[in-house]
Amino acid sequence: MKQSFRKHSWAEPYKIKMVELLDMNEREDRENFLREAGYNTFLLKSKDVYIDLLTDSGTSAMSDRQWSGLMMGDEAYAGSRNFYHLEDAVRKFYSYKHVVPTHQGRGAEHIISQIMIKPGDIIPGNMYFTTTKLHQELAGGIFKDVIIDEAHDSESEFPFKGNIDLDKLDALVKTYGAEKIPYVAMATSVNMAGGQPISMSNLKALRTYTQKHGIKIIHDMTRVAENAWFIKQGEEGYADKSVAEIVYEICSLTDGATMSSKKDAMVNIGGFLAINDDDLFDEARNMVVVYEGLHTYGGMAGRDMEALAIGIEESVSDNHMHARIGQVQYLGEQLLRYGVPIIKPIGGHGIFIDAKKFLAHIPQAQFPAQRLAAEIYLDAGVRTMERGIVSAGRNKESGEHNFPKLELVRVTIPRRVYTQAHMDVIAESIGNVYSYRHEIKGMKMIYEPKYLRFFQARFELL
Ligand code: PLI
Repeated sequence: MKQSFRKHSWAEPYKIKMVELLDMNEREDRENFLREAGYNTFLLKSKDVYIDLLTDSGTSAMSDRQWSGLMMGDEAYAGSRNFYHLEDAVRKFYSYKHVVPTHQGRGAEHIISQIMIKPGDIIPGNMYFTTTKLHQELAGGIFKDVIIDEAHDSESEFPFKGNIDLDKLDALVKTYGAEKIPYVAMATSVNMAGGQPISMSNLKALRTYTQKHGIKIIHDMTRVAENAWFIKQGEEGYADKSVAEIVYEICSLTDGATMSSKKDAMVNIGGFLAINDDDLFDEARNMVVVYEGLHTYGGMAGRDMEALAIGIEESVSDNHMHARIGQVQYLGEQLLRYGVPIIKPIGGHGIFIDAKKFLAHIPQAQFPAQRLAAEIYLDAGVRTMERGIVSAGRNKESGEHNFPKLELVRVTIPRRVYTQAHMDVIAESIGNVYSYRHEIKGMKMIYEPKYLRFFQARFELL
């Protein structure tokens, strides 16, 4: 593919063919909607949201090529031609030998956790992700965070805050023994750290270390192409490599991957487990029929596998990634102009507001990030998400809240969906909330579900 982005700013490499009309409601309405939703932005109705930045998951705009792919769905129960297209795409762009489709990322996490983790095993990872960690725990594993300290420091501007601290990993190997560690869960573009990348040199060092100890690397590749863009921009020796080449190299340094294709690969639903080892593949292929569906469709329709195969190819284009990350950076720079405290460097899939600084007067036990997400919605109908104490859940032994260092509001940008004018409205609105931040008070939780509480918890204003 010809790559011509250097001549231009981050302007979009596409034009708009169809639009979805949005409701623009009043603050009074939003006060009612928010109260009914228990001050949890996950419980708002989409029709009551003006700009929806809850997540970049499943919310991308598909291309005309992807939409036409939907019409090419081969809805055979077994051996759909779309599965073979997907398998080819995974081999060609991601290097992995085998692929097992699942309904979305957590379906793949479930299978890999069940086949690789034994009770009492240790799973080191570069920061937890909610569903990933839960599946590790449900399989009897114990997650241990081995990300570098800079990742927990909202002030640090280190460019590869997704890196793994090999000393922390080595300490786990010494304490528990390598035989207790089936794999390292290595995420590219670490979500909970603010969409922060891992460097290729760190990944190579991890590869050398884990090979020496007979430990596998399972890659959470949900946002691998975004990570590749940061390597291209910031790591020596990669400026002239394409995103596609870097993505391929990252994947080939790992043994397998779980993928939520609702992010990077720009489909509304779907995911897969990819694995190189023939025996593990055999087990995964057997298990998928129990929980998802036959191994040539897993949890997906033929048409969705077709759109995914096309989306994978589009996601590794330099022009696409230049515009994608360019838009996120643009919003971050606008917010910085308003003085809003955000995680730096600006990450790949969104802006992460530091709620501990924004609402410094609200104690963490009164859910400052949850409160801030609610207030941002009230101001102009922009929906964001808490990534702090509510998302971190409770300590399994003590039952107390986990108190994460990072108390964030994630302002997540869907791919190819919103315009620069939308980015300006978002920045103006959050800037406005910042100007009256001292008047905002905390909240208390009045309903708490057992698993992944952030999705359904309810709150009251103090
Ligand atoms: O939502 P799923 O089940 O397709 O994927 C789970 C998942 C796994 N890993 C990572 C890094 C994710 O970000 C992720 C899902 N993330 C969501 C839903 C998000 O809003 O960030």
